[in-house]
Parts: sequence; C-alpha cells; structure tokens
Amino acid sequence: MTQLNQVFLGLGSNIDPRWNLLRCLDLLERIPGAVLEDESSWYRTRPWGVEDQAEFVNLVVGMRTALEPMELLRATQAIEVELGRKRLLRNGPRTIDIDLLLFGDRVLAEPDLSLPHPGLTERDFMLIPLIEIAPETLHPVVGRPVAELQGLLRYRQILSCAQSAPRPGTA
Ligand code: PH2
Ligand code: MG
Ligand code: MG
Repeated sequence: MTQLNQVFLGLGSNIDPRWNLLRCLDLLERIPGAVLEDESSWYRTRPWGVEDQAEFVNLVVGMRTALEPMELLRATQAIEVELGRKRLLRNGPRTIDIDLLLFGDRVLAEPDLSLPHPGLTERDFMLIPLIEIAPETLHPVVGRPVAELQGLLRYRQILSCAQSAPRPGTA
C-alpha cells in the first residue's frame, strides 16, 4: 500500500491576497494524489525580512498525499507560476508563496527544499496557524508536539486573525 503522508503547507500573499489565496486553495485541491484536509484561519501579518512592503495574509493548510516531497514541491511551484509569482526580490512582495512546512516525519536538506521548514519554529505566521489546526503534530527534529514550541519563536508578525477565509462578496 502506498504510504500517505500528512503534510502542512504555509501560504502567504501580499499582492491582492484574498484573490490569490482563494485561487491557490482551489488549485491545491486539484493536485492529483493530494487531498486538502484542513485550513487554518487567515492571519494579517507584518512583513518579515523586507519591512517596507504591504502587509501579508498567511495561513496553513493540511494535506494528505502519496506524493514524494520533490513531487509536491514541483506541483506547488507550478501553482506559484500560474498565479504570476515573480522572483524579483528575496523576501519581497509576492502574489503567492507556498512553503512546505512539515512532510510527515521527513527530514531533508536539499538545495531547494529543507524539511521541516527552517522558519517554522521561528516565525509566528507559520507556527501559530499550524498549532491552530494540528497542535499534536510532532516536529521531527525537535521531537516535541508543535503546540509546545511557541517559546522558540523569534519573529512575531501576526496583527490579527480572521475566523474564516474572507470570501469576496460577503459582508
Ligand atoms: N514571506 C516571506 C518574507 N516575509 N512576511 C510575512 N508576514 N509573511 C510571509 O509569508 C513572508 C514574509 C518570504 O517567503
Ligand atoms: Mg516563504
Ligand atoms: Mg517559498
């Protein structure tokens, strides 16, 4: 039997974020061999890294997939291209950024993919939405449930949290 891995992705956008995040969720649902299971609240966040840019919206989604990490990475990179992501400036403005945060218990250090994501325990916009949807998930390097890792956070960027996705056309 093919093994299904529990995967968590961090999504972020600061160019037309509602539109791009909704499109992204739609495209993630269509990745063959992956099932979207959980979606955190949407968080308004102060930009980290390059501060002089628009606020971000960040959230985390949970998926179950039979894909390998590099296969999922290629699928998410294709979505970034489809949503018009231009890599002009490191940590700069983007229509969409899809980061693989955790991939089951995989630990990986490849030039284009590190697992778990090195920013996960440092950046609140990755860790807090993950704790919201899957607090018991083990961090395979630290060896503790993610809910216990808030003391490691170095960057606190979250401004507010919307209970659910702000859908266009709703009050
Ligand atoms: N992503 C970055 C750079 N800075 N800041 C916030 N608030 N949220 C992000 O997702 C983000 C960022 C690079 O990927
Ligand atoms: Mg990122
Ligand atoms: Mg990225």
